[in-house]
Amino acid sequence: MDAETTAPTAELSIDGDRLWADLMELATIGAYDDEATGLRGVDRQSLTDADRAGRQLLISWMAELALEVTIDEMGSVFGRREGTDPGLAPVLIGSHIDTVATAGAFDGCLGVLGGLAVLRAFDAIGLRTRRPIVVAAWTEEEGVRFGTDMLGSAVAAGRLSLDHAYGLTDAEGRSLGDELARIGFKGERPVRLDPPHAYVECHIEQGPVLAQEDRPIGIVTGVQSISWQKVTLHGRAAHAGTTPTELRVDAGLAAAQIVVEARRMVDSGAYGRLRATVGRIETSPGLPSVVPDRAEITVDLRNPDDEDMARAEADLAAFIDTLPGTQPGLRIETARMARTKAVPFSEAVQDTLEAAAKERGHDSMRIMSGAGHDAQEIAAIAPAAMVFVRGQHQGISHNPREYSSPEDCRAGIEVLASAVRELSA
Ligand code: HGY
Ligand code: MN
Ligand code: MN
Repeated sequence: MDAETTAPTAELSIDGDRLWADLMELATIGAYDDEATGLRGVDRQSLTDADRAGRQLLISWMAELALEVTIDEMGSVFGRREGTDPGLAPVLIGSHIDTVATAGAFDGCLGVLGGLAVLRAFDAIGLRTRRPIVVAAWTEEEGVRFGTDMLGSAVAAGRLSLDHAYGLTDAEGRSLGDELARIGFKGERPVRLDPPHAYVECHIEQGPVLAQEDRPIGIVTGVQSISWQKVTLHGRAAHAGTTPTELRVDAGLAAAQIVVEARRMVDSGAYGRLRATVGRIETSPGLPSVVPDRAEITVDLRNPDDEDMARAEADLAAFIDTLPGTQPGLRIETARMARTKAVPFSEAVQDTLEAAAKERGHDSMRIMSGAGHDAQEIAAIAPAAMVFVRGQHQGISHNPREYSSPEDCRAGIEVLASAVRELSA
């Protein structure tokens, strides 16, 4: 290797002020006044006009760094910094900039904007790497608009098909394929990703563990299994006053019974560290004097153990099957939205991240991810791992109170930078 490609010993310094400014600027896109917290929240759901604006801002920052920008068929955005050996598989840094409806400024965005901060630091010391480095922003990581999370990275890694993704629709019946075209992000780049040399992602922990253990950095060992399903219950509209209880077919009641059963299963301890969330409950016609004739709920189950998860899914399905017997005439349909098994991350990449944390003087610990991430999809085709950043307020996330300090954000990206320098040398 010629002198230019050896990593100069010069300290890689992350411009934390610029990183913070970028995070705060991106957070203004899709900002809203959140009543529950009194804070400015962020609602930048995938392929909305707000998401288009966020993508355009990201691309302008990639252009500032003279990255070669490409958009794939799923609308995922890639910024490539060439290596001295362009034929080598790149090191891929990624995350997402789409958000849930009640987001803060950090979920996903830290990993994408942090990737740009890493390249800015490389430029600042004239570091040329043998391997190309690519920063990716994956489409629809949250899955909250089109019903499947980690969607862009799952199609890139081949777990889900492009046609399946294009056909997914939002609550108004708009398809993902049409929305990509509408916002001008139905790209030419073939969506199937050539396996990168390695994939690293920096993300906020979104939980309380690092704060409880007083560690700024987590080296992520893997992601727990995820199961999303939609349950639609059909009852019979009837007068709330005149209809005797025994003549009712109350879809709302049955929906509530599923919510209570899911929590009972968690509390029973019979399914390991199961977590269950019914995030959406909608009844119709939704009027005070009408027994609901229809209800729709979503059930999100999480479990670090695949067998416990499978048992929980089977037992909840068996419980749901008993409900029509309790209200003759009740009909129930279930539809799979998303399902991923627990994914272990590459030990080698974890070790590289841990060594990087040590090199930068940051205390770290190994931690499993409670949330799903794009890294779990790319792990199917390349060695992948993540670095977590401590969250304040017990690591709350998917809430405008989500907050990590500028120091901790910078620490996470310093770790990312040192690991990427190692992986791309
Ligand atoms: O659902 C998740 O865990 C992630 O926020 N997409
Ligand atoms: Mn995320
Ligand atoms: Mn999220």
